[in-house]
Order: sequence, then C-alpha cells, then structure tokens
Amino acid sequence: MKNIFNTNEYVILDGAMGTMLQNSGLELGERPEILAITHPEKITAVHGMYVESGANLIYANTFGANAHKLAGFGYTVKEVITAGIKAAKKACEGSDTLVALDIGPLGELLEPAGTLSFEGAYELFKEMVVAGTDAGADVIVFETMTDLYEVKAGVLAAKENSSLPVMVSMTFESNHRTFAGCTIEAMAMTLEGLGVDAIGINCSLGPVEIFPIAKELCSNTRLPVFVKPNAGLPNLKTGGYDINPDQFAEQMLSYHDIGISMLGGCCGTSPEYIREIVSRFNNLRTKAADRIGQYVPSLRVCSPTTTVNVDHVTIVGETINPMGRKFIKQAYLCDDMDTILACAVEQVENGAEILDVNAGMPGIDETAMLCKVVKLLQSVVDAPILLDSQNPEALEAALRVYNGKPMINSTNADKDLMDKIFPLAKKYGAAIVGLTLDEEGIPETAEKRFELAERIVRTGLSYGIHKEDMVIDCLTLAASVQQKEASETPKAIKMIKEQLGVRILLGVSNISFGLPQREIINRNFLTLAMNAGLDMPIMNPKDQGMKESIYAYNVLAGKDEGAKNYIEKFAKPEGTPDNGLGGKGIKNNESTSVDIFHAIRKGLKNETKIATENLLESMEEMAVINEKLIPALDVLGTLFEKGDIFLPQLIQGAQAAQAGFEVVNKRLAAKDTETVNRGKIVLATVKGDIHDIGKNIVKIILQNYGYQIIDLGRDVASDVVIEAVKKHDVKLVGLSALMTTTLKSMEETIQALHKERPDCKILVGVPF
Ligand code: THG
Repeated sequence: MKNIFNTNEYVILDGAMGTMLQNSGLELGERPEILAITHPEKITAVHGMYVESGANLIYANTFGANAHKLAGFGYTVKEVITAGIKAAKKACEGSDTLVALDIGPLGELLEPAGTLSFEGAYELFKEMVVAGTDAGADVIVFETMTDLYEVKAGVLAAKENSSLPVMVSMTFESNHRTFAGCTIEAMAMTLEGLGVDAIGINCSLGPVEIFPIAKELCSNTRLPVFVKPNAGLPNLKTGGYDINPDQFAEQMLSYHDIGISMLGGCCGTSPEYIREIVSRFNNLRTKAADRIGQYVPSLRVCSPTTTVNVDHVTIVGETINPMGRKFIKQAYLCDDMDTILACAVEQVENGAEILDVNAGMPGIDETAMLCKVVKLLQSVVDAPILLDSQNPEALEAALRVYNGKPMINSTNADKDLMDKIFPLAKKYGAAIVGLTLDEEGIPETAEKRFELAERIVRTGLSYGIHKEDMVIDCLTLAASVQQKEASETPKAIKMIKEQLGVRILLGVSNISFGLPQREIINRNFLTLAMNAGLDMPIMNPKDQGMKESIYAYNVLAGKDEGAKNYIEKFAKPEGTPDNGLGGKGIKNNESTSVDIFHAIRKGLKNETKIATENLLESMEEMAVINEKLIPALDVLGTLFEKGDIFLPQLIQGAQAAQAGFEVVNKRLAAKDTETVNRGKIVLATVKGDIHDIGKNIVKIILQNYGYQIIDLGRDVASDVVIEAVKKHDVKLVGLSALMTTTLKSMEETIQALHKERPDCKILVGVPF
C-alpha cells in the first residue's frame, strides 16, 4: 500500500457523501449507511465520481454504522460496514485510490455528561473497527468528532483491534473549541500521544473560517495534518452552501503555506470541488517537512479544555494522597468521593495547575479507586492529573480512562520497573516522572543521581518516549538527618537540567522532616531549588510562604511576563476569594460554610445538597429556589454563553443544582405542599432524526429550572407530538433536528401544531 503518511506529495481526500446522496433521492429517516446494502450501485457511483476527480483516499459510507444508530433497522454493524467498504472498493478498481473505514460520533454523550460509559463507547467502536478491517479497509478515519474522550475510546479500539493506520479529524467552532470545549492543543497532544497517524479538522465551517484553526493545529503537532472544510457556510435560503468549486479551491490554496498534507471537502462539496483542488495542488509539494522541522517541543500535559505548558514554575498539588493525610485516608475507606473532589477544587483555587493523585493504601483496591477518582476529578476540575503510582495495573487502568494527555508519577532507574512503566507511557502518550533512585536506594551525591537520571532518559528514549515528556525528580533527604546531603539536591537539579535538558520535579517538603516550623525550611529550600532549575514542585498549594516564593521567583526569573500572574494574585485585597491567600491557613480541617453558588459552579453535588440544607434553616423553600438555585443556574448559563465554561461543566453544574432541588422538593413533600413545578414542556427530536444529544441537554437544564419535561424521544411523528400536547395540556413544545434533511419534518410538525393548538408556543433547536 502506498504510504500516504510519509510523503511530500499532497494526498487528495474526497468530498461529501451525505449531500450527494440527498441529491440522489435518499428517503427521510433512512440510515444512509444502509444504502450500501439496498442500493450499492448508488454508493459506488458517488465514490466513483470522487475517484475520477483524482481523490487518493475515499471515505466509505460507514459514518454512522454503529450498533447504537443502526438499532431497529434490521441489519448488523458487520453487514452494513462490509457492504459499505465493498461499495467503495468497487469504485477504486483499476486505480491507486485507497479506502477508509469512516467512523463518526456515536450520537450519545459519554459519562458523566451522558449515560454511555467509556468502555461502552470502546465496544461500539471496536465492533466497527473489526468489521471494517475484515472487510479490507486501508485506513481508519474518525471524523466530525467533538468529544476528545469519545475519540480516545475510538482510537484505543482501533489500535487494539486493527493494525491499520488511524486518522482523526475533529469539528471546531470559530472560537477554536469543539462543541464539548476541547482545544486544538489538547486534541493535538492527546492524539499524537496515542499514536495516531494524521490529525485534522472537518465540517462546521468553510475554508476561510477554518484557516486560523488549522494554522493553530499545524503549529501544535509533528503529525501530518488534513482538512476537509464545508463548501463555505450554510445558506439558509437555499438550504445549500455558499461557495462554488472554484472559490473553494482558491481558498484552499492558502493552506499550502501552513504545511498541511491532505485535503478534501465536507458538507456541500461535490466531485467538482475535488477536481478543482486537484488541478491546483497537483504540482505542489507539501511544506509539511518545514513545518515539522520548526516544531518546538515542550513539556505539556492537558485535560480537554486546559493545557499546562511547564515553561514556568508549575505548582503540583499534593494533597490527594492518603500518605500523612488522615481525612483523605478516611475518605478512601468510606468511599467519600465528595471530600476528594472538594480537596481538588480547593487546590486548584489555591493555584495548583496540576494535581498529583495517589490512591494507594492498604485495604483499598488501588486499580479500581484510581480509575474512579480520575473519572470523578475530571468531571469537576480542568487541571491535568499526575498519576502517582508505581503499580502498572493501576496505572494502565487510569491512563485508559484519563481524558487528555496524562502524566505518570513515577518510574525510577530500576530496570524491571522501567520495563513495566515506559511501555505504558508510550502506549497512552503520557509524560513521565523518573526518580533518581534504583534498587540500592537514593544516592547521596549529585553525580550519582545524575547518572541515574541519564539512565532513565536513555531508557525512555529507547522506548520511543520524546525527551520533552520525561521529567526527573532529584529527590530530597531530610536536612535534619543528612544535613550535608541537603545541598546535593540543588546541585543535581542544575547538572541534570543543563546536561540532559529535561524538566525537574521535586517533592519539596521532605527536606524539613524532623524540624520545627517546617514551612520556613520548605520555603527557603524551594527558592534554592527553583534557582537551580526546579520546574514542578509537588506541594500543598495552601502553603502561603511557598506560593509567595514561587510567584516572586517567576517574576524575577522572567517567567511571568509583565508580572501579570504576580499582580493578579497579590494586587487583590485580602480575603477576596480566589486570591489563594484569603486569610486561610494551611490546615485543611477548618470548617468553612459551604457557598451554594460556588458548589453549583464547581459541579459539587454533595456540597450543593449541604448548602441547600443549611439555607433551608433560615429561608423559605421557594426563596431558596428563586434566590439561590435559579440564579446559580443563570450564572452557569451566562458563563456557558461567554465560553468561560463548556458543555461538561454546564451539565455537571446543572446536576449539582438538581441535587439542591431534590432537597427542597423533599422538604416540600414532607410539608404536604406541592413540589416545585414551573410548568410542563414537551420535547422531541422530529421524525426522521435520531440525534437527541441537543434535546437531552436542553432537558437536563429545563428540569433543573423546575420544569416538568415530557420527553417524547427521537424520530417522533408530528401526530405523536400533537397527541402529547393535548393529553398533558402543554403550552410549550421544544423540537430538535440535527440534519438539514429533517428540517422539513420540523416544518411539518410546526404547521400541524399551529393548526391544532394555536396557543402553543414552539421552540426549536436546528443545525446552524
Ligand atoms: N516525588 C514524587 N512524588 C511524590 C513525592 C516526591 N509523591 C508523594 C510525595 N512525595 C508528595 N506528596 C505528599 C503528600 C502528602 C504529604 C506530603 C507529600 C503530607 N505531608 C505531611 C506529613 O508528612 O505529615 C502532612 C503535612 C500537612 O498536613 O500539611 O501529608 O517526593 N515524584
């Protein structure tokens, strides 16, 4: 097979299938993927036009052929995918054109925002991957993805069940985020880590709008980049798109300079668009090699929404660790996850950019617990996580379910351990900390620690880990016991950083073990270590003294441009929340009253419940709802609209508010008062459309505002809507459609409603 991933020649992809099929008379409600069984010649004909136009790689008609979307249509995933690949291969006969198994989103939200588990998503993708590989696909392409977590499940399913190359393109909005809030950077580093062969952007916008997004992607990856824009923006009047093949190809030419490798079209494009691209790109060689040559590697870890680039002293919060912390130990033993979550939120609010998470203790199943904690933490905080374990089983389980690019803490120079941990870092694309100790313990001298660091880095490189993803921990001994050795740590830091060029991490507080007023020693040792080159102190972010040293150091070392962070942190008056120094000590056990706005904003269910109970001691039930719960939801909505928070946080917050409503409702029920009901609303996805993510989000939010939702589900005929409106005497109906093809049945439903129930108001969610 031609290696399309390692060439300076442009690879031409195909254009739209969906819009082409619509034009050939696809019936409403039919799954387009099934046409490969019922009308294979129609599918082959469309593919054939793209092959003729000069496409080097065409996407089979398998986008939605997953078990969830095919349910009820009478065909198995294997049947539909086999037919889809066959129809595409037939069109390629006699040419060099390759066929991709095309995989789109599953159409369901993953936990915690939705109900599909990560493992469930993996299984749905696996079924598609196996069928496509068996049917003879040349490449696997995931496209139009918006949820990085879903992509990860898909990529793992592809990598673990097929040896075909994998390409992934996600769909971004003009704010450079996907619908679920994923950034370009997070996509690039997570997928590069998972060993994907090419990454790209498709759909949603036209070439002009996607250009700056693609440019950002190109500067964030060493992988080949591909783009498939729509034929401009949708034209609401014509139901089509607004640029012609010539304009499209002309606009695509600008992508040459940013170093893309593959291009084609998405919605609204046709073989004519591809022909125009071919004529312009045929004689060009890509600039991908130049772009990749200019790539500047740096240590970065991320969650889908937040990337931490360790180019300044970066605080790693240490407190989610049963070691030395009774209340964490207790929380693990009692499965009290809210305490752990609150601890995470608190650390982030106090300036931790990364959270060290350790779930290893006697009496606890570390594998299950680490997984569970990682999933829960990622539902309430955006900070990337440092997985603190040397248990390969626990690490692998947590690396699997981590959303973003994770980091492992840790391996050391022991060969057996390195041989277990480095392959995990490689497979899951994690950065990794290496401790400068081996079977014989911590060496006393800096020189010896340097030798171990060198061995770790050399071994990591041999496993294919990028150097920038390796971080060395030089380790600290207690100054009270080994006073002479205290200065060996900064010395080792300096040597390792200068000669190996890797980042340095350190658990700082060991130094003060056995001495009074440990903070004094910790803070001064920290300054020495930073001066020697420390990048990542693991510490309690509530330690004021240490934090002051860090902020000051970042200014003095020129790592805080214009002293921006320092000013932001210290120019606020004392006691202002979020300045991290609001008069709170470093003890964790003080009881502060729970703020309901804060609890809902952070998505903390239990805290919201407690806050609601506290408020009910001095407020009326309806006042709690109208003055607290609803305004908190309004704040969330505003933050969402402004793009300050994203869908997962919105839903998490709404679910927290729901916990508050439940407390109030219980109280009202006990008083024999009617529970809160602000009115009834019927919701439905219209006939022919099975996309219900949008509808389900609206449902959660409206329920949380106290409305009673009559959810008619998806693919709902207009007479079913009318019937429900009459039966429940409803005055407001929400209709949803995702596909342009089903806008027609939305129109029909609206007309029928106007006729039967002229007083009923209608709200719609449409794909523009
Ligand atoms: N290097 C690396 N990883 C590490 C360490 C390191 N992980 C664990 C540890 N060291 C850093 N984390 C913690 C977590 C909790 C405590 C200390 C370090 C802790 N300390 C006090 C005690 O020991 O009694 C409690 C003090 C307090 O209450 O503030 O609990 O070196 N790579």
